[in-house]
Amino acid sequence: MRDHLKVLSLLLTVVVVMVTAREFDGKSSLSVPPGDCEVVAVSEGTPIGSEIYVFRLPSFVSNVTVVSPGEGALEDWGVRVDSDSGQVIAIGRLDREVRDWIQIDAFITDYSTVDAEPQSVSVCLNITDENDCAPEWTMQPYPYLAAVSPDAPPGTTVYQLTAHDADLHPNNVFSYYEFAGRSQYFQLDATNGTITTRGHPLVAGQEYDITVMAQDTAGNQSPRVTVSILAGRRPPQFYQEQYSVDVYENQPVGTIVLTVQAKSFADLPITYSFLSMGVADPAFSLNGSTGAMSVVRPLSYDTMPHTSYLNVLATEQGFDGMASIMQVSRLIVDFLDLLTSMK
Ligand SMILES: *[C@@H]1O[C@H](CO)[C@@H](O)[C@H](O)[C@H]1NC(C)=O
Ligand SMILES: *[C@@H]1O[C@H](CO)[C@@H](O)[C@H](O)[C@H]1NC(C)=O
Ligand SMILES: *[C@@H]1O[C@H](CO)[C@@H](O)[C@H](O)[C@H]1NC(C)=O
Ligand SMILES: *[C@@H]1O[C@H](CO)[C@@H](O)[C@H](O)[C@H]1NC(C)=O
Ligand SMILES: [Ca+2]
Ligand SMILES: [Ca+2]
Repeated sequence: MRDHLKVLSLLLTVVVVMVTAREFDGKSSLSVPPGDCEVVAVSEGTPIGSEIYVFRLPSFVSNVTVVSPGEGALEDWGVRVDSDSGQVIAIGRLDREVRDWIQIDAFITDYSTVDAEPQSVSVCLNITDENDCAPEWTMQPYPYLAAVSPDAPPGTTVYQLTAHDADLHPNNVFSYYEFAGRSQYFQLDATNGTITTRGHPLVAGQEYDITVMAQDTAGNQSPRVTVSILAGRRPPQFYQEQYSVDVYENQPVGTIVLTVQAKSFADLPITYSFLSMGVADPAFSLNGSTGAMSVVRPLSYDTMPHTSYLNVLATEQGFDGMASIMQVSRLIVDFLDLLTSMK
């Protein structure tokens, strides 16, 4: 059985989604402030209700009116300006990881003078970092799987942990820890996250689970996750368990609607192919080396099945019998719906 085509029994569903526009992440960039903007450092840990800054009003019958950003935006960012007192108050969490710079443009009107000519003023809040973020795992694909030869020599790299801490240096410095697992067989480098063998013989076919965690210098901890290390060969693992794609019927021939990719645990090239298990879908083809699925004949919402399921096989070249299957479901969407949704 072992030498026969070994296929992951897990069927993964992929729905093809066409992304038309990426949303701007909305983060303000910390550019050099204009000369007339007073820079004030404000910690993102500033308690709610604290006074951040005060616009100095020339007389007690003067007031300050914010011009930009709009009042709603400013409140969303956790800041409010009191028109009568000129106080700038933290009314919510100032999150540096979301926004590190807030420029408030306002004008001050002095009603004690005859010509109440508004005077324009600006303050730039430089939101400074606190250690409020924990490391987050960045390994791909999930679940975290590895494979190693049962007689691998000591020091063989088995898996590379990677994580990201969104704080600024030094608040983003963290170490990796093994929480539970097989430390007699594997060693985790606390600094660089490399898991290596210690050289103890492994039992062929056995899975060795290691639970790991990353923690920054303030004690913020990542979630605990498990890496499963198989002593032996593992079939390729698709990078995504699920895709979601709508293909608009006006997509021209040649359009790549989806790229499937799988990881080889033996660092071998992978070949992708359709398995003719499901309904044949002659409108799409799969590039064997890249996994790119593209349109090969004009699509029609009216005459083609709206949904079809395609099974993709990922085979390791030169590694006999190692393959995985994933099911791709694709949906053809009426072009009229696209026009309607664009209005
Ligand atoms: C502040 O000044 C604006 C005009 O700039 C005026 O419309 C508003 O009523 C004033 N607010 C107060 C509280 O005096
Ligand atoms: C904002 O504050 C940080 C931290 O104190 C500082 O390094 C940076 O130079 C400041 N930026 C500006 C434009 O003043
Ligand atoms: C991680 O550190 C160890 C030494 O502690 C070193 O042998 C290994 O090459 C490093 N791995 C990477 C990926 O930097
Ligand atoms: C697959 O993609 C590669 C890289 O884009 C390209 O060079 C190759 O011609 C493609 N193969 C087919 C059969 O389309
Ligand atoms: Ca941190
Ligand atoms: Ca932070």
